Amino acid sequence: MSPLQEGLVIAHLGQGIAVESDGKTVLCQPKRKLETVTVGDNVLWQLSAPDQGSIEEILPRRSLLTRPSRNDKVRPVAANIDTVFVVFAPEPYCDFLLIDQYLAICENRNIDAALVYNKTDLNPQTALIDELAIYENLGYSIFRVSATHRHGLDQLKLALAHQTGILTGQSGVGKSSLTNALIPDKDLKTNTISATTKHGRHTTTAATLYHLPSGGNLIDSPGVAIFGLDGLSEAQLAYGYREFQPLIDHCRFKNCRHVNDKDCAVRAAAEQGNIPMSRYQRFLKLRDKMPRAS
Ligand SMILES: Nc1nc2c(ncn2[C@@H]2O[C@H](COP(=O)(O)OP(=O)(O)OP(=O)(O)O)[C@@H](O)[C@H]2O)c(=O)[nH]1
Ligand SMILES: [Mg+2]
Ligand SMILES: [Zn+2]
Repeated sequence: MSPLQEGLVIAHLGQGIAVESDGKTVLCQPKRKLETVTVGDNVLWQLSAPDQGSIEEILPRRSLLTRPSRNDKVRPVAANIDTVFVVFAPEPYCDFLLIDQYLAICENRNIDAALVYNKTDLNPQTALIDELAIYENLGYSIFRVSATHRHGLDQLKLALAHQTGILTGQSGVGKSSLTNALIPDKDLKTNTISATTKHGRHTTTAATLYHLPSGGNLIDSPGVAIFGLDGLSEAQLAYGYREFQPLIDHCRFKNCRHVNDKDCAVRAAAEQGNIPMSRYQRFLKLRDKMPRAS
């Protein structure tokens, strides 16, 4: 048997998994019993045939993003992400519920979150400016960029330089435009992956990890726009609102739902203006949308 080597999963191809190892890319098959290998995974692999490998082990992950799939199961979207960059814009109309949802997931999954305000060349609604100030006060970094005018991209590159990031956000906010601006030779790289693994086309649905010319990695995954509430429990959703965290222990009841419960410290803080009311109201909305355990 060939020796085990360490590698990084950079893409899912039709016929296998592209693993980068020692500067080369090898097409690998996961061992049958292995849980689903995903982009960003560090793996141990070995040669099984010339130019072909077999993934023997997934090394421990520091984070994992998943999305809902059939039968109440979840599928991995990407592993070992350091920061989720939540992209939004004045147009399409900004969905703050969705933004809060992404932030809540990151808060629970050991992933940093930052906001990317794209299309700054357009006039924003006042509501957007107000909410931005709220997120900034909560400690979230905000990158103000314009993909089409190439404004603010250097700061974004700098932030990505020492880590693995992923862009997410509703359709039409400019994720693809930003990805193309950050990875100018994206198509070339995609073709290179297919060519070096000598197998099959790289479908547009495949999640792919790109090394940025200025350092760091960006995972481009068409699936990330829909990772939903990612199986968060009601308690995790509350924890996902970071301004609630110091308050939760001060609610009278341990199982406080932070809705109409007596002596709820979270609701009281929102009513007294100590935490943002708009965020609290969105928490209630998201909570309402959650599937109930019956
Ligand atoms: N004015 C302006 N338009 C932009 C900017 N960035 C992207 N757009 C436009 O917004 C539209 C959507 O951009 P995409 O990059 O396709 O958006 P996306 O987030 O990838 O959308 P999905 O793939 O559907 O999730 C396109 O028409 C872009 O030209 C920007 O900075 N300013
Ligand atoms: Mg896109
Ligand atoms: Zn409470």
